[in-house]
Amino acid sequence: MGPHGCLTGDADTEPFVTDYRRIYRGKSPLVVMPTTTEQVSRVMAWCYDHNVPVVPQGGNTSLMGGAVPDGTGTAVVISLKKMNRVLAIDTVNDTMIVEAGVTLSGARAAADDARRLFPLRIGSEGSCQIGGNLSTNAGGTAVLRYGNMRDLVLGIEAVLPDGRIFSSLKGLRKDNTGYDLKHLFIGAEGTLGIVTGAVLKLMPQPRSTAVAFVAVDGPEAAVKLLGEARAVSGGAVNAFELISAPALDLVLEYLGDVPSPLPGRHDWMVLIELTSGTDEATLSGTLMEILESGLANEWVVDAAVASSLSDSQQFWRLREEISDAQTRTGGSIKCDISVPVSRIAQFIDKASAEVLALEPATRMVIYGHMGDGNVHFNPLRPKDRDAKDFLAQWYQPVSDLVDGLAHAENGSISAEHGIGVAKRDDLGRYKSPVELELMWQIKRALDPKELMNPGRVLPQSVD
Ligand code: 2HG
Ligand code: ZN
Repeated sequence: MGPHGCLTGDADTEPFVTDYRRIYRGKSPLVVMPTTTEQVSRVMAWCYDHNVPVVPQGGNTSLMGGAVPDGTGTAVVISLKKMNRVLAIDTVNDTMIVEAGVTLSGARAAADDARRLFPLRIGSEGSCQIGGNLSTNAGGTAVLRYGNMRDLVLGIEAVLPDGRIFSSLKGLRKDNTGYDLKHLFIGAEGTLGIVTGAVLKLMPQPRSTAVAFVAVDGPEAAVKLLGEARAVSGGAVNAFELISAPALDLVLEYLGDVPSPLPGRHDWMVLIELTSGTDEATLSGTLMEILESGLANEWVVDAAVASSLSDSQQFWRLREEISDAQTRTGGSIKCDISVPVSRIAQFIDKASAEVLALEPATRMVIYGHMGDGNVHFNPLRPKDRDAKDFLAQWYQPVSDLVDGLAHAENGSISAEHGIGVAKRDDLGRYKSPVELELMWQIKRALDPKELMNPGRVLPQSVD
């Protein structure tokens, strides 16, 4: 690895063995920071021969403890942070080849420089890396328009547990030649190998953007407004984010100096973003048409339309900071569920009522990507309650309740945050025996010694 390619000792390894929220703390004798795929391959081959477990790490922004080692102190962490080059941009093929350690904002900026769009958008874009985005099949705020990371990639390069290199970096939009193996590594959270590079899809840059912060009559009204927005705009809806009053209260309190976009307090709000290839005036007209129809149907209570870039950045800031505001406050029960969009309102009503029946003073921080059916349903400790106390009493029962309701609505217990260690055992209850069996068969086929990110994703026992 060269003189600066390895870290040892508790002080130097600390940032790589602790997640950014400081909830998952592990140990590692060694962090390696390779600069080439060849180096990753040699490290992996050595670890394989010596039965040393390996934990791959990108930007270490996982909420699920998926990117830090456990407390045994046996696993080597392989950080991809030094593999951070954009290798090629092809504006005829509309593709970009990047190394795994390029940050999401780096990839977006490189696309922008080439007058293209790389559309994945998540709050941690300055730190999270493409390899991690692929390994967790990251989602975010533009999924309803452009899909998850899985939809934005044409090929990947990954190093297998024994050091062999799998490469599919051809950049083809059509290639029906048997199993599409790249998908095995996407969403696998480093349990099957390490993603070292990828070919990403580039999209046309929109010419105009229109943003509104809208108070709605409730989740049901929000769903109706979404349907109207889709119908009226001809596919221009880029984001449709739901925000509950306690979520906005928290973020306003935490930011201190940012005003609420709307006068008064509203129980439910949505942040709508439209983008299109038409001019600004036409798109603003479309947004107004949507809002007027929302008002006429009494789905919309009030609305603030961004009249400048700084307005829309401010609206987005209020949305993006909700997660950090919770981390600072502490005592948040994170449920990242999805249900079919048609079931989302009834899910929110039912789950809220059941949580409040358990602990009436809970702050119902509910927000997220309503346009694709994904809600961050994050009950937060009452103001005067200690975070540890609250979590000790309610974390498990409330998670079980919320996940159970989502599952009953044909939903998922982890829509976009992955499984890591946080949801690993729950997975055993919600996947069918056939799914679990297949997951383990794939795991054993690719990682027969079970050295890759051990103890993550796959539940040990099935009940
Ligand atoms: C978001 O949408 C992220 O802000 C984080 O997915 C959600 O912290 C969370 O629960
Ligand atoms: Zn999210």
